[in-house]
Amino acid sequence: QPKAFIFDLDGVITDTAEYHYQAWKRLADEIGIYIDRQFNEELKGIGRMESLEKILALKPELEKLSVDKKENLAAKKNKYYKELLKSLAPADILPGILPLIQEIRLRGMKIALGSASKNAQRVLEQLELTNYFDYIVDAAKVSKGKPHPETFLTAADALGVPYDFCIGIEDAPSGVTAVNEAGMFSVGVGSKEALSHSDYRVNQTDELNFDRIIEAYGLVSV
Ligand code: G16
Ligand code: MG
Repeated sequence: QPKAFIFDLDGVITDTAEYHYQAWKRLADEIGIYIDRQFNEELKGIGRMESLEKILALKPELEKLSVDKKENLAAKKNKYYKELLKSLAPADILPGILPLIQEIRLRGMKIALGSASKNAQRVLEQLELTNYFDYIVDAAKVSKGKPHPETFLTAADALGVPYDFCIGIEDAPSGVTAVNEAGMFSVGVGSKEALSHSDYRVNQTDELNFDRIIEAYGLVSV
């Protein structure tokens, strides 16, 4: 039996990707760069500065902006993002997530968050989910973002659970890689094409079922 679940935030617990997109879009417009929702897929699961670099790379003359200017742009995006977050509420928790979290608690297992976002605590607060989490790993607690496993290793260490007794749930390819590299059982939420490297996969969060995940875990861990 596993002892802990580590959840990604954006794309698993709630769809903040849309807010990230709107905030980046507003910033990109201001500096004369065009981005669309398809491009936004590439920004999922990766950190704020890395996302900015990817956007600036679309306009080569902006790539060599000073570190200061880049930090200003990132701060501006975050300001836009936080404005959008104000309307985030429990109704924005993705389908199937609350029942899964409640079932995990009921079975006496631990729950942690493993997010690349510096706004993770705030998002959980607004979703009224903070109390379900034994530990929260956000971007402030790690130095190496996904696909590096540090986010998940840090969560497991804080929970005091061996890595192979942890299950990581992720929607981003880089996130699934991070879970695998951590030596944990990976659950992917998304397409077969994007997440073929996950140990177990569903298309959408409403298909996440506690017993099925435990069954799949049991099949690989024996
Ligand atoms: C999330 C999003 C990313 C975002 C990153 C940093 O990661 O998926 O698109 O760039 O957080 O967010 P912030 O600017 O709030 O620090 P995750 O790991 O929760 O999927
Ligand atoms: Mg994600």
